[in-house]
Amino acid sequence: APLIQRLDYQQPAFWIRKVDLTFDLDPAKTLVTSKMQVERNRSVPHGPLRLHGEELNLLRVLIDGSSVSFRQEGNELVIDNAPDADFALEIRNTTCPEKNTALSGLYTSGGSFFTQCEAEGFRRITYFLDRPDVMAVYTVTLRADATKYPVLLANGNLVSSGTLEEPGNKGRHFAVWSDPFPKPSYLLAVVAGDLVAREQRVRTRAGKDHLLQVYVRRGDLEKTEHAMNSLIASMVWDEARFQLPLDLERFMVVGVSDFNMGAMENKGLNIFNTSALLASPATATDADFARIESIVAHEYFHNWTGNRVTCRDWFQLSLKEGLTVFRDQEFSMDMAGTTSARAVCRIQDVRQLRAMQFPEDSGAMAHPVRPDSYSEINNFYTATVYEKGAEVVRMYQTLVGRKGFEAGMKLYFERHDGQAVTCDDFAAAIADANPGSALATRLDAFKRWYSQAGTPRVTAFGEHDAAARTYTLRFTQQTPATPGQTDKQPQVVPVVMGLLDRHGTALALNANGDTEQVLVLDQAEQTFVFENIDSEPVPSLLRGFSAPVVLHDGLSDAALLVLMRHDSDPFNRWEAGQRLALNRILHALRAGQPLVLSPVFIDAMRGVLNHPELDPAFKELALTLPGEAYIAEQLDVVDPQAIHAAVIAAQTQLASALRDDWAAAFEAHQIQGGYTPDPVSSGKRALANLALSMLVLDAQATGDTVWPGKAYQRFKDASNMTDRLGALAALVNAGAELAAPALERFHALFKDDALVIDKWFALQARAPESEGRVFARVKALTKHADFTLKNPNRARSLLASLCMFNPAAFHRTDAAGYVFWAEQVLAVDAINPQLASRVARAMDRWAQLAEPYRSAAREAIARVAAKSDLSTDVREIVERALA
Ligand code: BAL
Ligand code: ZN
Repeated sequence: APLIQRLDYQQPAFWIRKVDLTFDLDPAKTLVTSKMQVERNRSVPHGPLRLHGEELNLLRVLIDGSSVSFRQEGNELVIDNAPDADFALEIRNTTCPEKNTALSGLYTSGGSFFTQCEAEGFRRITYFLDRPDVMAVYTVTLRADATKYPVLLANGNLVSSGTLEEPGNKGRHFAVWSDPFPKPSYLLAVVAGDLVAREQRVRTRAGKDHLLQVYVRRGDLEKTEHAMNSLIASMVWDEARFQLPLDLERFMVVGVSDFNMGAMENKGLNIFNTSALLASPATATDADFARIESIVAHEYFHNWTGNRVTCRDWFQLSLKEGLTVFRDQEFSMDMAGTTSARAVCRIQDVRQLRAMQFPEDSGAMAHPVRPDSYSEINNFYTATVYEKGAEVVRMYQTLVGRKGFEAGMKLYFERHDGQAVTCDDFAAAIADANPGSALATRLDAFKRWYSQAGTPRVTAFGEHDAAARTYTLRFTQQTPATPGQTDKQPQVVPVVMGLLDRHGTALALNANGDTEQVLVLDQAEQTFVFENIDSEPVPSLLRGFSAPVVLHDGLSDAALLVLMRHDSDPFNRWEAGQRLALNRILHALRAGQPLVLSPVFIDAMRGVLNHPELDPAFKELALTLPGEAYIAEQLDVVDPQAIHAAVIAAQTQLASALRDDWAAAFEAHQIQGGYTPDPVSSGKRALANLALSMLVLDAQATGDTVWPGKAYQRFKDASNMTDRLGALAALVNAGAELAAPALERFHALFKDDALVIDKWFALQARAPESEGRVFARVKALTKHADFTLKNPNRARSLLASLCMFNPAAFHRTDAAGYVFWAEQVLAVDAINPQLASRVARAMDRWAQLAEPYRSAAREAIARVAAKSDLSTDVREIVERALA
């Protein structure tokens, strides 16, 4: 497949302004008729009309009602003699939705029809200029069997519907939908099926009435209340925070169980993976409730950041994704409420960034937030484009302030509503709304965040001069080389910071008495001097994780303890505890010695667990050790088995040393009364679950049977999924004997609920490896009657869980994990290339592995690459890995 380059962007030779689509829906053969108003783009050289089309059966092509000569060149339909004047183009083709296992374009799931067009799925429905800068107004007519598909949905407003009367259409009905907003083809959506809806009418601040609908399969309606509430909260928030109202009379959300992504922001008709939509206390965990709230918000927010203003080309993907992730993160924080609950959100986001994006930035797939080239755009819906992109937007806000950022957003919409634009346009709007700001004065340098891949390394060195009463902070920064990018320029790094004395009191940083300020780094080396500092302070740097960098500040354990106990910034309090743990784990790994936790560390952790004021949610995060992927990031050569052993040793010691404290914490955080997923209750449940897992782990070491018994009882009696799954996980993760009967019982209880059975698979595939048992179990589970590669959620629950989230089970000295990976990637690729290429990415970081893993991993990747008929998706991943 050709490599597409960002700098090759050219406007299309034609514009399509209006589209009239008719679908005669049939699972085996759907007829699509597309009538388009086309005009030549006079600002580019005269050329043929080239339409994209994939896996289509073309029936006819008419221009202004007459047949026209055309040719097919690869996946393009080329019309050489298109008129110079505006013309009507009509195309008829068929597709086969029931054979569309790639889940891109029009497909069937559970007997209904759904579409997924982003990024390039529309060309699998009909021939089109399938690129985001071609924006048209769509009318969609759906015709289908009235009994099998009583609900017919498309974007926009319902214009008419009724029964088809013509002979040959017996038992069929139709609906016509019209979307008044011009949109790119990737936002088109069509749904037809036997669905039911939860409905709510709402009136916005502006006094407009809207109909909100959440469509699901019969039987799932009671699981849509949380999604509906999240949707209403999102509407209220976007109007309040950014003055962005809902622009449609009707806003629909639809759930589907076979879906490659979390959800999709089609204009007025969002389509959701049921895993990101359905929740009930009995079947969804607190984490599911939070994820649903954030994804519902994310898709809703896209209505402005993505749909009203969209991307000129796919290299600009972060224009909408980074910005919309930032918006959903801000929304979740505002919903959480208290300072502490906000910090918990921030910590979770940073943990996610470090676990997924940092490894991406230092592996074979490292790419800038705005990539320079791709062969398959679906491979660039990445943690870098999304999560690092969101961090870049957050830095704009840090540099211009919250009000300044809101002014920048306002200008962005004033300038670009209805347009397809670039990341440069966004940067210009934020800077122009804030002249003279720390952003505007270094905008070109700031934009290196879009062009340079790799996570910058920032070092800070502080020196106190007692005689001069000054404290000097010297910073250096350097971004490591990444594939195709060896020379890096300094980045603009906002460092939110404060200074504490050794008792933890915040020091004044300037004559105004401020105790916090933003230092802006923009050079390879920079120095800042603070006056009137009487004694050696403890610097608290990068508060709230103010930039996506790795910071080395060389702080001693004593200094970290001061921060952990006293910093006014809750993020840095958490971070200090994580670093204390990390230091110990890394020390043991580097020395090749068994890990032994010191009494000082244990006491510090006990202090957190028993702290009278800290929130349970914060305690749970502070007492959870750094993840194995994040630990691996700190090492030049990665031995996954050694990392796992160190983490297990740390956990076991923490479990044992704090045994009585865990028991007290478990009892103290039980909740009476009904279930609500609010931050306070979910924090208590999280801490109780952590305590229980520690107690069962410890019991496993001592031979005690009381706690495993209690865990089993709790598993049986739990009134919500968070407690039930927590107790089950405690048994499974500790390798307790009661794990097997509990798993069996869980399966029997939930055998008819696919989303819960996904959890059942994932829990087993993510369990801590011990003597190869987890790997063996996963292999056996691939033969389970409930397992299938055709459903992405199910396939991920086993394959991604093992290959991407369980390093010690996956990276085996006998290479069996890699053999398994290669087999599964090839098997999935034949069904669903997007899914296969996600699983393929488990090998991104193979080059950092220690031997014998490294050579064996390379061999497995080469074996996949040798397959001649790989999808473009998987080919790009394995070839980048081997480059
Ligand atoms: N645009 C793809 C799904 C999402 O990011 O919302
Ligand atoms: Zn998005």
